[in-house]
Amino acid sequence: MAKGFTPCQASPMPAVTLFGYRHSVYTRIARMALHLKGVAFTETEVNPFDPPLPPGYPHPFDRVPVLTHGSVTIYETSAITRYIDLAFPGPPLVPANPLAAARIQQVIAIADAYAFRPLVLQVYAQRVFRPLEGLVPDEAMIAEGLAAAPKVLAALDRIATEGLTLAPAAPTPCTHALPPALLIVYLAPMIAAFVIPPPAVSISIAA
Ligand SMILES: N[C@@H](CCC(=O)N[C@@H](CS)C(=O)NCC(=O)O)C(=O)O
Repeated sequence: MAKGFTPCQASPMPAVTLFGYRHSVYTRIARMALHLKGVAFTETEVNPFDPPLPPGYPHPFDRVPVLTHGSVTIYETSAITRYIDLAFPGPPLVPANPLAAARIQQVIAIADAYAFRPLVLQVYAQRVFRPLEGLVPDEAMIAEGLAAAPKVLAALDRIATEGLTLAPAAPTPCTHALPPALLIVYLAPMIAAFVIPPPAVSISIAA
């Protein structure tokens, strides 16, 4: 080897670990973002409903998911998905258009603040998950979730009719009309959980 020549070596990518729970909607959101960006990662199962959590578990509120990337630790799914989008190569999950990007942030905030509780915690967890675990569902919580859901779905519907994000306008046979990836990643697991129980499909959404 010539003197002074340093072979070109790719520095190894810091390991990516997703701490999550297999039944968790939020874990699924983070997992989908990692898959969409083609990130190699390992997943460590943590059941937040079965304390105590492992010593040193890096979430001050004992929730899932948590993402670690080398020395970086992130919790809160909206921050995790944003980090995944910006830290790894591959097609962006958020479009450059300022209004579309803002709408995505808006939908994520709606999902976190207004959708997760009625759709997932009250309807899905009570109607589907608790019976699967041999537990009795709380019918009052289910009724509360079903009563709250139409307002949330109507708000998302109004954003969809704008045509910018949830339902891009003017699809043609040659152009796909998929919503921006981060919206699919964030909303699909919540909506998918909500539509499993039969009563959910019969609610009506005010125009
Ligand atoms: N704001 C958190 C919410 C995460 C969350 O609530 N995860 C649920 C599982 S889907 C959890 O860990 N629940 C445990 C508990 O409520 O004690 C985020 O965006 O990551």
